[in-house]
Amino acid sequence: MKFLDEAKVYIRSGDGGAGSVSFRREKFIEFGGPDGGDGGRGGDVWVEAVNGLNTLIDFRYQQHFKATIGMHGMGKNRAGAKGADVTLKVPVGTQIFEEDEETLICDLTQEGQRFRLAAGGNGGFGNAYFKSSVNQAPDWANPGLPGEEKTIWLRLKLIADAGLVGLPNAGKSTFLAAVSRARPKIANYPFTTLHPNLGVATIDGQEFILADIPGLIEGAHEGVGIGDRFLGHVERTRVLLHLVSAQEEKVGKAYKTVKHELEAYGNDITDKPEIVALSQIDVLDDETLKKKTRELARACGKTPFRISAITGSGMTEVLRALRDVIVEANAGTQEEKPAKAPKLRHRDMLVSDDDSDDGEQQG
Ligand SMILES: Nc1nc2c(ncn2[C@@H]2O[C@H](COP(=O)(O)OP(=O)(O)OP(=O)(O)O)[C@@H](O)[C@H]2O)c(=O)[nH]1
Ligand SMILES: [Mg+2]
Repeated sequence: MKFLDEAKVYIRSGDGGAGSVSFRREKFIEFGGPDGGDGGRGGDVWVEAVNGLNTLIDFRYQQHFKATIGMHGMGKNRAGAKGADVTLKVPVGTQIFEEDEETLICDLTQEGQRFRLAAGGNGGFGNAYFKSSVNQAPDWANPGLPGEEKTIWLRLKLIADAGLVGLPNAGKSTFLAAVSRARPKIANYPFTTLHPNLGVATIDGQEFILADIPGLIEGAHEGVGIGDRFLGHVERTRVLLHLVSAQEEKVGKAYKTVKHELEAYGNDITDKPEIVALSQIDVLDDETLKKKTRELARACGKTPFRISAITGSGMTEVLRALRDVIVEANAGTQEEKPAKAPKLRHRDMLVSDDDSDDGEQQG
């Protein structure tokens, strides 16, 4: 299945209801005066990050979200009812962009985070509001303000715990298939993987999410091959597993090529802990294996793990190493706050779930 990580959605908040023009009429009451009520506020459009969702697939089936309009005011000083809000429920890690696909509106990184994408229009004042000493019988009222409408983009950056990187044919998809129930396409030609795949790996009863992305080649940051556009998916992982195929002629060079592309991509991706593994070692004899291990160690500055997804050798060790980094990183962030505060373009502020429930009072 293709992993859906982007969706275009049209939203519209509700129009405000109009104020009413009305006068009190009763049999024995002369000059009853104006009693037209105010219109209700239109409903807002909110977005909220919730647990239990992994994709934006729901937005493929529903792309229009409209809040309802505020009701008109009525006589006897009756105000119109507020329009109902509508909330887009998205997975944690979703970013919302303007129609230009570049301007970030909000970045939902935590469960329960909410953001108001479009405010409902205010209701208009009824004629009772305009009563004053100099005009005791105003015969006008305000119309309600229109709601906002716009097209936005939802983009989900996978929040996998570990990300697989490497040249094409390094064995990334084979690794994912060996340690999880994911069934990515595997073949001995470059760029078998065209879209990121996710899987849940289990080690010693603990689980973590692993992301497999298309291979990187020299010049990926300039768009060569599939380019580096899927690196966003591993940007938020805790750790990278860098696979270098033992079938590569020069393993040191293979390692450095990918490392260079990661550096060119930026976004602090090279600050992440990296675990290096020489993969597909079943194809080598002991002599060559030793030589290639040494070569790779020299390039990356540490002893690489040696694994074969086919025979299973070294797999447990590498999974444990990944798990240890993830557990440690998760423990660290529970104490401190997330390193980066979400960038907000709007004057609106993020409200968390325990603030007032629908956020706004009528106006
Ligand atoms: N002998 C052996 N072959 C392997 C091993 N792992 C992967 N292969 C083979 O290497 C080839 C490439 O594997 P993939 O898992 O598709 O490689 P990839 O890194 O996902 O490649 P891209 O998706 O193109 O970037 C396939 O023919 C696999 O069968 C291994 O441990 N041992
Ligand atoms: Mg692959």
